[in-house]
Amino acid sequence: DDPTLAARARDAKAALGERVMVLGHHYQRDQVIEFADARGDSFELSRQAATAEAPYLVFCGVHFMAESASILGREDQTVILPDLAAGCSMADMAEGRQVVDAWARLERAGVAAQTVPLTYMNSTAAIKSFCGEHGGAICTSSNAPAAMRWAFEQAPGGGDDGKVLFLPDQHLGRNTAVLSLGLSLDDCVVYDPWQPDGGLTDEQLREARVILWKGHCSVHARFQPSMVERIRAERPGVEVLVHPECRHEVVLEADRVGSTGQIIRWVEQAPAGATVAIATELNLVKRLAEEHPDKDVVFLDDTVCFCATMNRIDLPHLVWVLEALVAGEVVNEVRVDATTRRWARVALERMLALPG
Ligand code: CIZ
Ligand code: SF4
Repeated sequence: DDPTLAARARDAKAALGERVMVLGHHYQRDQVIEFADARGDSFELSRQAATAEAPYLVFCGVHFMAESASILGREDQTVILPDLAAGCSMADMAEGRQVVDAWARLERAGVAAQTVPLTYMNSTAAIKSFCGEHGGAICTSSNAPAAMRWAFEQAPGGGDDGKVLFLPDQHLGRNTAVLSLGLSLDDCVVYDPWQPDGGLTDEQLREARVILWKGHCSVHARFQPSMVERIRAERPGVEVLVHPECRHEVVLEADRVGSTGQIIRWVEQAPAGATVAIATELNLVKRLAEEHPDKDVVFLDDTVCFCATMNRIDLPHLVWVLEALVAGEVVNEVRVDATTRRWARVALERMLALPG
């Protein structure tokens, strides 16, 4: 580690003053979080971006989050992603073209008219825009139940005949449908964009209530129910907190399931001396353990590691983009084109209008 880098980051930020705002996702490395003006999950940070005054927003997170900042920010604001290779494996599992094909598949089965598309925040701007254009919306891991209820209400006939196409995370979609809306596992089918016809018959599509896109988070999907069993055996009294991007079988074994923000609040509220095991990204769990030395905060399982793409943003990349700005140069800009932005905003605004 180069000790001068932190000093360079401080100097560059001081030189830029109010002209730059650094946004840091909870899953970022400590060396980056240290320079964040705002810390949050993807939803909280996009809200921050929407109200930020600074002309330059340096987004320390992954590509879809920088896109969301570009969608919600002002036209004259510039969003910078310190490493353009910081993608999200889940967002990359649903490409715009594939979703257009899937919709055509639903049309062939005669179910598109009664289907409302709903996409998780963790998706590309193209998918968000598709949802906006087709009467759908966006959700986060904290408002997915309200968003899915809303989507069913929008479907013609209001509810019973309605269907939801949930993108791109099958686990969040399934957990929400079954645990929050009381649907059964049989009401859910998985659409596989790599299979002819999505791997589903017309009859399966007609009978399904929720059509889950076959995507997942390469970090959260690695947690297994056996890991929960083992930690309970090793640490009696442990409270197990998991993110809803985890597999349904894992969520069923947990004590609580919640978004990044909810997990943080639960750790804060746990009594001194409590033991909590967490199934979410490792940078966040480590930071929570350091910030709560009076509690025993452990990672659910050591064989699951960091989000590799989140970790691409490191101090050298942050210093590079900040020093470029000091020199009057913009590097690694992320900008969403006007048409995509317009429909994606429609989808985001529908989400923001949800009850609760
Ligand atoms: O898994 C992620 O990337 C999450 C939970 C992001 C976010 O902040 O919503
Ligand atoms: Fe994507 Fe998962 Fe990484 Fe989040 S933790 S950015 S969903 S790969």
